[in-house]
Amino acid sequence: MEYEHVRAVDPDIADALEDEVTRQEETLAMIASENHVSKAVLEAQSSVLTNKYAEGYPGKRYYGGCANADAVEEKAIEYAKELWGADHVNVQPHSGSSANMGVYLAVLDPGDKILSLDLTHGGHLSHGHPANFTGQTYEVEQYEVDPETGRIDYDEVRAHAEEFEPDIIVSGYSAYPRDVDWEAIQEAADAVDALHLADIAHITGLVAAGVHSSPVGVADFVTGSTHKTIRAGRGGIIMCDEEYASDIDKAVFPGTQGGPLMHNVAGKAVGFKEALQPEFTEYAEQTVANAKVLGEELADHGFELVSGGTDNHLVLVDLRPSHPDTTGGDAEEALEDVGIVLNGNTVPGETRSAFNPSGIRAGTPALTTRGFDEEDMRVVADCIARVIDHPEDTDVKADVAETVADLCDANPLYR
Ligand code: DSN
Repeated sequence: MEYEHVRAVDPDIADALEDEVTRQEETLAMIASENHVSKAVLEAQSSVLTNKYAEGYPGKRYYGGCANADAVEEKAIEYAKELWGADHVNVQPHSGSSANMGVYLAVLDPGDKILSLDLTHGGHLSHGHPANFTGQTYEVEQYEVDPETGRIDYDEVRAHAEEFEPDIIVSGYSAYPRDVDWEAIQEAADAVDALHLADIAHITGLVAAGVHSSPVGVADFVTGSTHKTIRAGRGGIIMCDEEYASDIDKAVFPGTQGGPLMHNVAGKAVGFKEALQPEFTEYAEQTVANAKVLGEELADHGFELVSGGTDNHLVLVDLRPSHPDTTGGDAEEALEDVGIVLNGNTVPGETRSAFNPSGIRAGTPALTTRGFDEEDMRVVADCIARVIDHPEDTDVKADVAETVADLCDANPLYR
Protein backbone atom coordinates (compact mmCIF):
# COMPACT_ATOMS: atom_id res chain seq x y z
CA MET A 1 0.00 0.00 0.00
CA GLU A 2 1.59 3.25 -1.13
CA TYR A 3 0.67 6.88 -0.60
CA GLU A 4 2.08 8.54 -3.69
CA HIS A 5 -0.12 11.65 -3.57
CA VAL A 6 0.66 12.21 0.10
CA ARG A 7 4.35 11.69 -0.68
CA ALA A 8 4.23 14.47 -3.26
CA VAL A 9 2.97 16.84 -0.55
CA ASP A 10 4.89 15.64 2.48
CA PRO A 11 7.31 12.67 2.39
CA ASP A 12 7.46 12.50 6.19
CA ILE A 13 3.73 11.86 6.45
CA ALA A 14 3.88 9.36 3.56
CA ASP A 15 6.71 7.57 5.37
CA ALA A 16 4.66 7.42 8.57
CA LEU A 17 1.61 6.06 6.74
CA GLU A 18 3.62 3.45 4.86
CA ASP A 19 5.48 2.51 8.04
CA GLU A 20 2.12 2.05 9.73
CA VAL A 21 1.01 -0.35 6.97
CA THR A 22 4.24 -2.30 7.55
CA ARG A 23 3.76 -2.18 11.34
CA GLN A 24 0.26 -3.61 11.01
CA GLU A 25 1.47 -6.29 8.54
CA GLU A 26 4.42 -7.32 10.68
CA THR A 27 3.00 -7.28 14.20
CA LEU A 28 0.17 -9.02 16.02
CA ALA A 29 -2.61 -6.54 16.85
CA MET A 30 -4.03 -7.88 20.12
CA ILE A 31 -5.54 -4.69 21.51
CA ALA A 32 -9.06 -5.97 22.09
CA SER A 33 -10.73 -2.86 20.66
CA GLU A 34 -8.81 -2.95 17.37
CA ASN A 35 -9.44 -4.74 14.10
CA HIS A 36 -8.30 -4.58 10.47
CA VAL A 37 -10.98 -3.30 8.09
CA SER A 38 -11.21 -4.52 4.51
CA LYS A 39 -9.86 -2.60 1.54
CA ALA A 40 -13.49 -1.85 0.63
CA VAL A 41 -14.05 -0.12 3.99
CA LEU A 42 -10.75 1.75 3.64
CA GLU A 43 -11.77 2.90 0.16
CA ALA A 44 -15.16 4.13 1.36
CA GLN A 45 -13.63 5.94 4.34
CA SER A 46 -11.13 7.75 2.17
CA SER A 47 -13.78 8.73 -0.40
CA VAL A 48 -14.76 12.22 -1.54
CA LEU A 49 -17.61 12.21 0.95
CA THR A 50 -15.04 13.72 3.31
CA ASN A 51 -15.72 16.94 1.38
CA LYS A 52 -19.46 17.00 1.96
CA TYR A 53 -21.45 18.76 4.65
CA ALA A 54 -24.76 17.07 5.33
CA GLU A 55 -26.17 18.42 8.59
CA GLY A 56 -29.53 16.84 9.23
CA TYR A 57 -30.77 13.41 8.23
CA PRO A 58 -31.60 11.74 4.89
CA GLY A 59 -34.31 13.77 3.13
CA LYS A 60 -34.05 16.60 5.71
CA ARG A 61 -30.65 18.24 5.24
CA TYR A 62 -29.63 21.82 5.84
CA TYR A 63 -27.45 21.94 2.70
CA GLY A 64 -27.93 21.18 -0.97
CA GLY A 65 -26.13 18.47 -2.90
CA CYS A 66 -26.88 15.73 -0.39
CA ALA A 67 -28.42 13.09 -2.69
CA ASN A 68 -25.37 10.81 -2.51
CA ALA A 69 -24.91 11.41 1.21
CA ASP A 70 -28.57 10.44 1.66
CA ALA A 71 -28.11 7.26 -0.37
CA VAL A 72 -25.10 6.22 1.72
CA GLU A 73 -26.66 7.03 5.10
CA GLU A 74 -29.92 5.29 4.19
CA LYS A 75 -27.97 2.14 3.33
CA ALA A 76 -25.98 2.30 6.58
CA ILE A 77 -29.24 2.57 8.54
CA GLU A 78 -30.91 -0.22 6.57
CA TYR A 79 -27.97 -2.61 7.09
CA ALA A 80 -27.65 -1.72 10.78
CA LYS A 81 -31.34 -2.42 11.36
CA GLU A 82 -30.89 -5.80 9.70
CA LEU A 83 -27.71 -6.61 11.65
CA TRP A 84 -28.97 -5.75 15.12
CA GLY A 85 -32.77 -5.81 14.71
CA ALA A 86 -33.25 -2.31 16.09
CA ASP A 87 -36.34 -0.16 15.41
CA HIS A 88 -34.39 3.06 15.07
CA VAL A 89 -30.71 3.59 14.28
CA ASN A 90 -28.60 6.75 14.23
CA VAL A 91 -25.33 6.15 12.38
CA GLN A 92 -23.88 9.64 12.77
CA PRO A 93 -22.03 9.56 16.13
CA HIS A 94 -18.34 10.20 15.54
CA SER A 95 -17.36 7.58 18.13
CA GLY A 96 -18.73 5.29 20.81
CA SER A 97 -18.22 8.03 23.39
CA SER A 98 -20.16 10.48 21.18
CA ALA A 99 -22.95 7.92 20.94
CA ASN A 100 -23.11 7.72 24.74
CA MET A 101 -23.06 11.52 24.95
CA GLY A 102 -26.05 11.60 22.60
CA VAL A 103 -28.03 9.28 24.85
CA TYR A 104 -27.19 11.20 28.03
CA LEU A 105 -28.12 14.51 26.42
CA ALA A 106 -31.40 13.06 25.15
CA VAL A 107 -32.64 11.74 28.48
CA LEU A 108 -30.67 13.22 31.40
CA ASP A 109 -30.41 16.65 32.95
CA PRO A 110 -27.21 17.84 34.61
CA GLY A 111 -27.09 16.43 38.13
CA ASP A 112 -29.10 13.32 37.22
CA LYS A 113 -27.82 10.00 38.49
CA ILE A 114 -25.84 7.36 36.58
CA LEU A 115 -25.08 3.89 37.96
CA SER A 116 -22.33 2.16 35.99
CA LEU A 117 -19.39 -0.25 36.26
CA ASP A 118 -16.15 1.15 37.70
CA LEU A 119 -13.44 1.72 35.07
CA THR A 120 -10.90 -0.46 36.88
CA HIS A 121 -13.45 -3.29 36.89
CA GLY A 122 -14.01 -3.11 33.12
CA GLY A 123 -16.18 -0.02 32.60
CA HIS A 124 -15.50 2.93 30.30
CA LEU A 125 -14.52 6.58 30.78
CA SER A 126 -17.77 7.76 29.21
CA HIS A 127 -19.80 5.85 31.79
CA GLY A 128 -19.10 8.38 34.54
CA HIS A 129 -15.38 8.62 35.24
CA PRO A 130 -14.48 11.80 37.18
CA ALA A 131 -12.05 12.88 34.42
CA ASN A 132 -14.78 12.59 31.78
CA PHE A 133 -17.64 15.03 31.15
CA THR A 134 -20.02 12.37 32.47
CA GLY A 135 -18.35 12.39 35.89
CA GLN A 136 -18.41 16.18 35.91
CA THR A 137 -21.99 16.63 34.70
CA TYR A 138 -23.89 13.87 36.46
CA GLU A 139 -23.98 12.28 39.90
CA VAL A 140 -22.30 8.91 39.46
CA GLU A 141 -22.09 5.78 41.58
CA GLN A 142 -20.39 2.67 40.33
CA TYR A 143 -20.81 -1.06 40.80
CA GLU A 144 -17.93 -3.51 40.79
CA VAL A 145 -17.42 -7.11 39.78
CA ASP A 146 -17.55 -9.73 42.50
CA PRO A 147 -14.02 -9.99 43.94
CA GLU A 148 -14.24 -13.79 44.12
CA THR A 149 -15.65 -14.57 40.69
CA GLY A 150 -14.58 -11.51 38.66
CA ARG A 151 -18.14 -11.46 37.32
CA ILE A 152 -20.94 -8.95 37.66
CA ASP A 153 -23.15 -9.74 40.62
CA TYR A 154 -26.58 -8.80 39.29
CA ASP A 155 -28.21 -8.98 42.73
CA GLU A 156 -25.63 -6.49 43.94
CA VAL A 157 -26.35 -4.18 40.99
CA ARG A 158 -30.03 -4.30 41.84
CA ALA A 159 -29.40 -3.64 45.53
CA HIS A 160 -27.13 -0.72 44.61
CA ALA A 161 -29.82 0.64 42.28
CA GLU A 162 -32.46 0.40 44.99
CA GLU A 163 -30.26 2.35 47.36
CA PHE A 164 -28.99 4.98 44.86
CA GLU A 165 -32.13 5.31 42.70
CA PRO A 166 -30.30 6.23 39.47
CA ASP A 167 -31.96 7.83 36.46
CA ILE A 168 -30.03 5.51 34.17
CA ILE A 169 -28.08 2.27 34.59
CA VAL A 170 -25.23 1.67 32.16
CA SER A 171 -24.26 -1.85 31.15
CA GLY A 172 -21.84 -3.00 28.44
CA TYR A 173 -18.10 -2.91 29.10
CA SER A 174 -14.58 -2.42 27.75
CA ALA A 175 -12.62 -5.02 29.68
CA TYR A 176 -15.17 -7.62 30.79
CA PRO A 177 -14.56 -11.09 29.40
CA ARG A 178 -17.94 -12.61 30.19
CA ASP A 179 -21.37 -12.70 28.59
CA VAL A 180 -23.68 -10.01 29.98
CA ASP A 181 -27.14 -10.75 31.38
CA TRP A 182 -28.94 -7.75 29.89
CA GLU A 183 -32.29 -8.87 31.29
CA ALA A 184 -30.92 -8.87 34.86
CA ILE A 185 -29.70 -5.28 34.45
CA GLN A 186 -33.06 -4.37 32.92
CA GLU A 187 -34.84 -5.84 35.94
CA ALA A 188 -32.67 -3.68 38.21
CA ALA A 189 -33.56 -0.64 36.09
CA ASP A 190 -37.27 -1.51 36.12
CA ALA A 191 -37.20 -1.92 39.90
CA VAL A 192 -36.23 1.74 40.36
CA ASP A 193 -37.88 3.15 37.24
CA ALA A 194 -34.50 3.93 35.66
CA LEU A 195 -33.55 3.89 32.01
CA HIS A 196 -31.01 1.35 30.74
CA LEU A 197 -28.17 2.10 28.34
CA ALA A 198 -26.28 -0.94 27.04
CA ASP A 199 -22.95 0.08 25.50
CA ILE A 200 -21.89 -2.81 23.26
CA ALA A 201 -18.87 -0.95 21.80
CA HIS A 202 -16.59 -3.97 22.07
CA ILE A 203 -19.04 -6.67 21.10
CA THR A 204 -21.07 -5.09 18.29
CA GLY A 205 -19.83 -7.74 15.85
CA LEU A 206 -20.39 -10.63 18.25
CA VAL A 207 -23.94 -9.45 18.95
CA ALA A 208 -24.67 -8.93 15.23
CA ALA A 209 -23.46 -12.46 14.48
CA GLY A 210 -25.48 -13.95 17.33
CA VAL A 211 -22.47 -15.27 19.23
CA HIS A 212 -23.18 -12.97 22.18
CA SER A 213 -26.62 -12.28 23.66
CA SER A 214 -28.19 -9.04 22.44
CA PRO A 215 -29.50 -6.13 24.51
CA VAL A 216 -31.52 -4.82 21.55
CA GLY A 217 -35.18 -5.01 22.54
CA VAL A 218 -34.17 -5.28 26.22
CA ALA A 219 -32.37 -2.03 27.07
CA ASP A 220 -33.87 1.36 26.23
CA PHE A 221 -30.73 2.41 24.36
CA VAL A 222 -27.93 0.43 22.77
CA THR A 223 -24.77 2.24 21.73
CA GLY A 224 -21.68 0.92 20.07
CA SER A 225 -18.61 1.69 18.09
CA THR A 226 -18.45 0.52 14.52
CA HIS A 227 -14.79 -0.35 14.02
CA LYS A 228 -14.12 -2.98 16.68
CA THR A 229 -15.56 -6.50 16.36
CA ILE A 230 -18.01 -5.33 13.64
CA ARG A 231 -15.02 -4.26 11.49
CA ALA A 232 -16.77 -1.37 9.70
CA GLY A 233 -15.86 2.31 9.23
CA ARG A 234 -14.70 4.17 12.30
CA GLY A 235 -17.30 5.75 14.54
CA GLY A 236 -20.34 5.16 16.69
CA ILE A 237 -23.99 4.15 16.49
CA ILE A 238 -27.12 4.48 18.63
CA MET A 239 -30.07 2.10 18.54
CA CYS A 240 -33.40 2.58 20.29
CA ASP A 241 -37.13 2.05 20.06
CA GLU A 242 -39.19 4.38 17.91
CA GLU A 243 -40.46 6.26 21.00
CA TYR A 244 -36.98 7.72 21.58
CA ALA A 245 -36.05 8.18 17.90
CA SER A 246 -36.69 11.90 17.65
CA ASP A 247 -34.99 12.73 20.98
CA ILE A 248 -31.91 10.71 20.05
CA ASP A 249 -31.63 12.22 16.58
CA LYS A 250 -31.93 15.74 18.01
CA ALA A 251 -29.33 14.96 20.68
CA VAL A 252 -26.81 13.81 18.04
CA PHE A 253 -27.54 16.65 15.64
CA PRO A 254 -27.75 19.51 16.54
CA GLY A 255 -27.34 18.56 20.22
CA THR A 256 -23.76 17.33 20.29
CA GLN A 257 -22.49 17.28 16.70
CA GLY A 258 -22.53 19.37 13.55
CA GLY A 259 -21.98 17.81 10.16
CA PRO A 260 -21.74 14.03 10.13
CA LEU A 261 -18.46 12.52 8.90
CA MET A 262 -20.06 11.15 5.75
CA HIS A 263 -16.92 9.32 4.60
CA ASN A 264 -17.03 7.40 7.87
CA VAL A 265 -20.75 6.77 7.44
CA ALA A 266 -19.85 5.29 4.03
CA GLY A 267 -17.26 3.08 5.75
CA LYS A 268 -19.92 2.00 8.22
CA ALA A 269 -22.34 1.11 5.40
CA VAL A 270 -19.74 -0.98 3.56
CA GLY A 271 -18.59 -2.77 6.72
CA PHE A 272 -22.19 -3.47 7.75
CA LYS A 273 -22.90 -4.95 4.32
CA GLU A 274 -19.86 -7.20 4.73
CA ALA A 275 -21.08 -8.23 8.17
CA LEU A 276 -24.42 -9.32 6.70
CA GLN A 277 -22.65 -12.04 4.70
CA PRO A 278 -22.58 -15.59 6.12
CA GLU A 279 -18.76 -15.52 6.39
CA PHE A 280 -19.04 -12.86 9.07
CA THR A 281 -20.79 -15.29 11.42
CA GLU A 282 -17.90 -17.71 10.92
CA TYR A 283 -15.49 -14.86 11.65
CA ALA A 284 -17.27 -13.95 14.90
CA GLU A 285 -17.43 -17.59 16.01
CA GLN A 286 -13.73 -18.01 15.29
CA THR A 287 -12.93 -14.79 17.20
CA VAL A 288 -14.58 -16.23 20.31
CA ALA A 289 -13.05 -19.70 19.81
CA ASN A 290 -9.61 -18.11 19.48
CA ALA A 291 -10.04 -16.07 22.68
CA LYS A 292 -11.11 -19.20 24.55
CA VAL A 293 -7.99 -21.07 23.47
CA LEU A 294 -5.79 -18.05 24.21
CA GLY A 295 -7.22 -17.93 27.74
CA GLU A 296 -6.88 -21.66 28.33
CA GLU A 297 -3.29 -21.70 27.13
CA LEU A 298 -2.31 -18.68 29.21
CA ALA A 299 -3.90 -20.33 32.25
CA ASP A 300 -1.90 -23.50 31.50
CA HIS A 301 1.21 -21.32 31.52
CA GLY A 302 0.34 -20.20 35.06
CA PHE A 303 -1.38 -16.88 34.37
CA GLU A 304 -4.46 -15.88 36.35
CA LEU A 305 -7.41 -14.86 34.20
CA VAL A 306 -9.94 -12.45 35.67
CA SER A 307 -13.17 -14.48 35.98
CA GLY A 308 -11.20 -17.63 35.10
CA GLY A 309 -11.75 -17.44 31.35
CA THR A 310 -13.71 -15.74 28.61
CA ASP A 311 -17.00 -15.90 26.72
CA ASN A 312 -16.13 -13.20 24.22
CA HIS A 313 -13.23 -11.76 22.24
CA LEU A 314 -10.87 -10.80 25.07
CA VAL A 315 -8.98 -12.12 28.03
CA LEU A 316 -7.97 -10.05 31.04
CA VAL A 317 -4.89 -11.30 32.89
CA ASP A 318 -4.10 -10.30 36.47
CA LEU A 319 -0.30 -10.50 36.59
CA ARG A 320 -0.02 -10.12 40.35
CA PRO A 321 -0.36 -13.79 41.41
CA SER A 322 2.03 -15.17 38.77
CA HIS A 323 4.37 -12.21 38.23
CA PRO A 324 4.11 -9.92 41.28
CA ASP A 325 7.00 -7.72 40.16
CA THR A 326 5.81 -7.26 36.56
CA THR A 327 3.37 -4.46 35.81
CA GLY A 328 1.01 -4.43 32.85
CA GLY A 329 3.17 -1.66 31.41
CA ASP A 330 6.32 -3.81 31.71
CA ALA A 331 4.58 -6.69 29.95
CA GLU A 332 3.16 -4.41 27.23
CA GLU A 333 6.63 -3.02 26.53
CA ALA A 334 8.42 -6.39 26.47
CA LEU A 335 5.77 -7.84 24.16
CA GLU A 336 5.92 -4.88 21.79
CA ASP A 337 9.67 -5.54 21.46
CA VAL A 338 8.82 -8.87 19.80
CA GLY A 339 5.90 -7.61 17.71
CA ILE A 340 2.96 -8.49 19.97
CA VAL A 341 0.90 -5.36 20.58
CA LEU A 342 -1.56 -5.32 23.45
CA ASN A 343 -2.25 -3.03 26.39
CA GLY A 344 -1.55 -2.95 30.07
CA ASN A 345 -4.92 -2.82 31.80
CA THR A 346 -6.33 -2.25 35.25
CA VAL A 347 -7.83 -5.28 36.95
CA PRO A 348 -10.52 -5.60 39.61
CA GLY A 349 -9.04 -4.75 42.99
CA GLU A 350 -6.30 -2.75 41.27
CA THR A 351 -3.41 -1.94 43.64
CA ARG A 352 -1.34 0.12 41.20
CA SER A 353 -2.65 2.87 38.89
CA ALA A 354 -4.38 3.23 35.54
CA PHE A 355 -1.08 4.39 34.06
CA ASN A 356 0.91 1.55 35.56
CA PRO A 357 -1.69 -1.19 36.02
CA SER A 358 -1.44 -4.79 37.19
CA GLY A 359 -2.90 -6.58 34.21
CA ILE A 360 -2.88 -7.02 30.48
CA ARG A 361 -5.87 -7.23 28.14
CA ALA A 362 -5.57 -9.26 24.96
CA GLY A 363 -8.14 -9.61 22.18
CA THR A 364 -8.53 -11.81 19.12
CA PRO A 365 -10.66 -9.74 16.65
CA ALA A 366 -7.74 -8.48 14.54
CA LEU A 367 -5.79 -11.75 14.49
CA THR A 368 -8.94 -13.63 13.51
CA THR A 369 -9.44 -11.21 10.61
CA ARG A 370 -5.95 -12.22 9.43
CA GLY A 371 -6.99 -15.87 9.49
CA PHE A 372 -5.55 -17.05 12.81
CA ASP A 373 -7.10 -20.22 14.20
CA GLU A 374 -6.88 -22.13 17.48
CA GLU A 375 -3.53 -23.70 16.57
CA ASP A 376 -2.05 -20.26 15.89
CA MET A 377 -3.43 -19.00 19.20
CA ARG A 378 -1.60 -21.76 21.07
CA VAL A 379 1.63 -20.52 19.51
CA VAL A 380 0.75 -16.89 20.35
CA ALA A 381 -0.04 -17.77 23.98
CA ASP A 382 3.27 -19.59 24.26
CA CYS A 383 5.07 -16.51 22.85
CA ILE A 384 3.33 -14.22 25.36
CA ALA A 385 4.20 -16.50 28.26
CA ARG A 386 7.86 -16.85 27.25
CA VAL A 387 8.34 -13.09 26.94
CA ILE A 388 6.63 -12.22 30.22
CA ASP A 389 8.59 -14.98 31.98
CA HIS A 390 11.91 -13.78 30.47
CA PRO A 391 11.55 -10.08 29.62
CA GLU A 392 15.32 -9.47 29.67
CA ASP A 393 16.41 -12.61 27.80
CA THR A 394 17.50 -11.48 24.35
CA ASP A 395 17.72 -15.06 22.99
CA VAL A 396 14.14 -15.80 24.01
CA LYS A 397 12.96 -12.50 22.59
CA ALA A 398 14.80 -13.04 19.28
CA ASP A 399 13.27 -16.50 18.99
CA VAL A 400 9.76 -15.20 19.74
CA ALA A 401 10.18 -12.31 17.30
CA GLU A 402 11.01 -14.85 14.58
CA THR A 403 7.89 -16.87 15.41
CA VAL A 404 5.80 -13.68 15.27
CA ALA A 405 7.30 -12.82 11.87
CA ASP A 406 6.48 -16.31 10.57
CA LEU A 407 2.88 -16.01 11.80
CA CYS A 408 2.52 -12.63 10.09
CA ASP A 409 4.00 -13.93 6.83
CA ALA A 410 1.62 -16.88 6.86
CA ASN A 411 -1.38 -14.58 7.44
CA PRO A 412 -0.92 -11.50 5.24
CA LEU A 413 -3.15 -8.51 5.72
CA TYR A 414 -3.23 -5.93 2.93
CA ARG A 415 -0.54 -7.39 0.66
N1 DSN B 1 -10.25 2.65 23.66
C1 DSN B 1 -11.26 1.61 23.71
C2 DSN B 1 -10.75 0.37 24.33
O1 DSN B 1 -9.60 0.07 24.13
O2 DSN B 1 -11.48 -0.36 24.99
C3 DSN B 1 -12.51 2.05 24.34
O3 DSN B 1 -12.90 3.30 23.94
